[in-house]
Amino acid sequence: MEQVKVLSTWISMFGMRVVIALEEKGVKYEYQEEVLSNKSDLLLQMNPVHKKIPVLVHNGQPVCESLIIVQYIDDAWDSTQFLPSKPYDRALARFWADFTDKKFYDAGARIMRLKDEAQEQAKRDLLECFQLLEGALKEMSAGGSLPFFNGKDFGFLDIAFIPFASWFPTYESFGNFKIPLDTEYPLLGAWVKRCMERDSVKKGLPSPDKVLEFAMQTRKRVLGD
Ligand code: GS8
Repeated sequence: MEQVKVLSTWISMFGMRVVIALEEKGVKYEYQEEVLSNKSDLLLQMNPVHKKIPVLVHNGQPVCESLIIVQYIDDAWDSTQFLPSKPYDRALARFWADFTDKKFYDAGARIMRLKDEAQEQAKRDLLECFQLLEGALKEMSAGGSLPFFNGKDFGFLDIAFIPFASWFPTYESFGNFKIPLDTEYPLLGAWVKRCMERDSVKKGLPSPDKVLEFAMQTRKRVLGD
């Protein structure tokens, strides 16, 4: 009997990727919620390098780093394929997934952490990311005629990016601005709604209200405001 265990926290977009990927493949797994201020011995043992969630433990062997975990899940269980088959399309999906980590995540985190002009800059950066991803979606979905970044099937980049949607209202609230998803980025707006209908995404994503409440409590605790 194979053993699959996920170490994560419900609020982490990186952890949500792993849950969505396992749900999409129909893999049975055990979920262990971590408290990052008091990490379990298992987490420290399974990810001694970064000491971060998420970690996938498959038959005792750890796999770390969410995008690597999603690719591992794709390799290890072969029901549906997350990555496209053509090498160039695979490279493109990986490039944009990496972009969500390096640029999108960073801009969102700065909106929550910073104030004044630095925060204004972060908001501009986030909107630029939306613009770029709208263009990527247009290209990868044949001008919007296919439903997902991966074309007709939900795939790697869809899994990598959709968890951020649960944080959009939090970015808006902290930055006191509106992300004009439906008007300025209509393909992304429709894509988010489509993804939200999937059982895997419903299972993997917390409600945006809960994320916002958590983020506000954290700010109060850390910054006292
Ligand atoms: C990022 C994981 C991460 O930041 C990935 O898996 O894709 N590149 C990695 N994990 C955070 C929680 S989510 O913000 C974490 O575990 N932090 C604990 C710590 O830094 O001590």
